[in-house]
Amino acid sequence: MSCVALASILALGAVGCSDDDGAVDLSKCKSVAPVDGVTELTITGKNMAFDEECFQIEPGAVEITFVNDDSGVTHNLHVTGPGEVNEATPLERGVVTHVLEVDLVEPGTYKYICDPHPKTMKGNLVVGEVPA
Ligand SMILES: [Cu+2]
Repeated sequence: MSCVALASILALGAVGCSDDDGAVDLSKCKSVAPVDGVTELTITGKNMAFDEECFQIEPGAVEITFVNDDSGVTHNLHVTGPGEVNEATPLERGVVTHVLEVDLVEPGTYKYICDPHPKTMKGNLVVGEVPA
């Protein structure tokens, strides 16, 4: 069911269509296979948004290259999820690149946000099997 349909049925202005209910729009997910056991992802922050908002990957080691391409704006990349994963790049301003090395070994949906802008800069890392 789409968010629009849900909002219409409930007739509530406050119906959220965030990912907090666990639903992930997998049609927006980019599948990335590991190379030599490591999944390499690149996420760029530009114009107050991430260029990629969903990945589907295999469980295991992940190297996330975060590029802050918003000149003069402070962003970071903060990954949370199963297994108490909680890793963040530093908050950085201007064009910078930072590599985050994380082990996403537990299947599930991990989240990534920019800490100062969690409402507009957010995404999902679907690890392992696609949720039904
Ligand atoms: Cu940000």
